[in-house]
Amino acid sequence: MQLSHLAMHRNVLLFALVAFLSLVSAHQALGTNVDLSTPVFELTDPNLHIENETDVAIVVMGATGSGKTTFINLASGSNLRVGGGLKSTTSMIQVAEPFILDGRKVTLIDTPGFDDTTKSDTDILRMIGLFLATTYRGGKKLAGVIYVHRISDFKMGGISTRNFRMFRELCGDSTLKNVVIVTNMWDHVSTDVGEAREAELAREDFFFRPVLEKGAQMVRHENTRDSAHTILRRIIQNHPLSLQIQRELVDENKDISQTAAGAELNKELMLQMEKHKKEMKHLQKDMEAAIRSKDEETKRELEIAAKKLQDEMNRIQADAQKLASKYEKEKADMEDRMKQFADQSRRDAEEAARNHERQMQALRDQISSMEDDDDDDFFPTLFKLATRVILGGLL
Ligand SMILES: Nc1nc2c(ncn2[C@@H]2O[C@H](COP(=O)(O)OP(=O)(O)OP(=O)(O)O)[C@@H](O)[C@H]2O)c(=O)[nH]1
Ligand SMILES: [Mg+2]
Repeated sequence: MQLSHLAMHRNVLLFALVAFLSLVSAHQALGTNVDLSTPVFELTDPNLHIENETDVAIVVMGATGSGKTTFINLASGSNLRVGGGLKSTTSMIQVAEPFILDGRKVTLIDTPGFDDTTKSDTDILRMIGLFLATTYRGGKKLAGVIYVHRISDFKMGGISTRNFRMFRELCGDSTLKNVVIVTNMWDHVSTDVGEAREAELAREDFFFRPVLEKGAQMVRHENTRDSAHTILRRIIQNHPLSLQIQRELVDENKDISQTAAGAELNKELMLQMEKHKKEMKHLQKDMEAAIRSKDEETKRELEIAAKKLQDEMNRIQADAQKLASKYEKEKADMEDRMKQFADQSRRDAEEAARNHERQMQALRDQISSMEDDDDDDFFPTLFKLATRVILGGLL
């Protein structure tokens, strides 16, 4: 086609260019061009990307190393850090990038387990409590909660049962219909063994039976994106509900140590303390025997063991006291951060709007000056203008 012929349609092209550049510019002004591969730590953001009624937020819980982050990455296409060794990997709450599933914007929230190797259980409870209370206070409810359990676990040991007890106290009974227990790592067991364990988990009062009877579901995850999405489809249509700890902390204005989860944790800490006290009594008896028999080496070993035990008891004691006192301070800090966050967001939005208007005005000026130019100059100028704006947007 001749250049001169194309020039006849320049008004149409101008209109298309302005529309396109407006879109590029508006997109940048709104800041929606996020890098999906970047982990996002957004404790300060109470909105959880819930802007419409159809937007959903789902929290993922479970023991350390159970596969919470792997599940979230698979489902959302995020790249949050996954563990490989014995240490806990996720020791903060992480909010994954939202993604679209069946036309709904879904945000998954990753949490650390209660047996974290780098943080105490009280630290974890304060962190989760603060996050859930802050989002709930901001008017955001969760569409569901996922609890991840490894079917490959030889038995449901102390750590798993403790995690699950804490999970139950966080959720409360009335939210259980929005709870999905996800069993994973099926590739680590034969089908027979996996199915037998699954049946036992569903049958025993000590395991998942009480929650399944109250409306929770248990489903298998096959470690694929499709499987993760199939599981999420069970949740995204839910009517969002508040969790027990949200009601306790926000509606009832309870101190965190008075919540059911806080009381459960305190009970656990007291049980540990009782156990350690008994161990200490045994050590003291052995020490007396070693002194009587002048066995210096045994006495030294027992002294070291007693010192370790005493340190552990001091830690538990301090932990129990820290739960209430630190929560109040963190809550005040969080409210402060939230206010700063809201102020900053407002300033950013105003600045973006001003920039947007400036760019659009410059564009309108350039286009009207082009309209006065000769046809011969039109396409080179149009090309230069488009290149400048697109490059300007990318840089
Ligand atoms: N075979 C198999 N491995 C899995 C599956 N899910 C997770 N893993 C592996 O299990 C390990 C722990 O997974 P993570 O996703 O880091 O577990 P997590 O629950 O987030 O762990 P923390 O952040 O430490 O609490 C990693 O090596 C994963 O690759 C699964 O469904 N099948
Ligand atoms: Mg993790």
